[in-house]
Amino acid sequence: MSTRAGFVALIGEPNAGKSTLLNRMVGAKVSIVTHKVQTTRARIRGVAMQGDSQIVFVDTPGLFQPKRRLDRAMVAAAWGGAADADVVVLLIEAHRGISEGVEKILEALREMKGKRRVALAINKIDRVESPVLLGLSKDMNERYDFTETFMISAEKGFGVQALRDWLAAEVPEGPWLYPEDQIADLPMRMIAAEMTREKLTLRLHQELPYQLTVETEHWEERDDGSARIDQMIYVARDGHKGIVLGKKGETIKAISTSARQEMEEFLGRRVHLFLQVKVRENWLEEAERYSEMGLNFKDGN
Ligand SMILES: Nc1nc2c(ncn2[C@@H]2O[C@H](COP(=O)(O)OP(=O)(O)OP(=O)(O)O)[C@@H](O)[C@H]2O)c(=O)[nH]1
Ligand SMILES: [Mg+2]
Repeated sequence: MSTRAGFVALIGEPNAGKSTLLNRMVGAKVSIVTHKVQTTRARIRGVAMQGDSQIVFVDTPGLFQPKRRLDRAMVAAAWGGAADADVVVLLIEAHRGISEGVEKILEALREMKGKRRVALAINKIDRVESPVLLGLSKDMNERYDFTETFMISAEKGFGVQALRDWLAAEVPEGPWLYPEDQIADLPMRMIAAEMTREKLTLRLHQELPYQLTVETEHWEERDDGSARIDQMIYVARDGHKGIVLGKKGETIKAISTSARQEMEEFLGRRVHLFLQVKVRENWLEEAERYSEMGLNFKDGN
């Protein structure tokens, strides 16, 4: 019996649905999802088994015109993911069509060195009528030589199995890269920090989610089987601390409750979560914050 295994990078503009697709492929929530752009900050690997194939999906930050250090580090991480992959899947949003951002990505793909198979996945097909899809598929394939085109809804699951079957056959022959029962290779303390960041992003408005980061500082396994998790939320300004805490601490309390519930569900046991907020004006320029996020600080130079 011959096995197959390989890396499949999911790339696309922010909000295209890359993390939603990764989670669906893996069958568990390993990458956080929000309605806001720039949710994913680093590469997140999720492992899916399909017959004798092991498909290691690499979720990446969205591709956009970077302005700040964090932007640049995120975009570099995304292209790095594509460069290392056996197959690249470009996700675009059906209802948005070929945006300026998509044009830019196609340009970069054309310039990428080394021949690489790139599949197109037109996502969110639940939002448009089929004639629109056919036109979009044609226009995209005129612009780039995609190996294959798929029409999917990562959220509803439409068309996802066809993509999965195709990828299972595309990854190279070889031994599996992870144990069969492993679904992610992110350390648990990072997954837990991401869960809290998701709740913060969902609850807070405007630029604030972008300007904060969450780190798990301490993790203690208790004799009764529960875990005590201490996390630090770094914000850049004094005023932001007040917003995160909320009136009488209501906001942070609600965030803590929903993050804890998600951690408990994921771990299958009780969690005691303790959140703290610290003002650190310069955290966006601190190398340590980047390594904690799984990013390369120097990529932001
Ligand atoms: N209607 C619809 N919404 C979708 C679909 N797939 C994803 N979404 C929604 O699109 C939004 C963005 O999804 P994400 O998976 O976070 O997108 P992303 O590409 O990972 O975004 P970044 O991490 O910011 O680059 C969320 O609100 C999802 O629920 C889909 O097939 N149909
Ligand atoms: Mg994402």
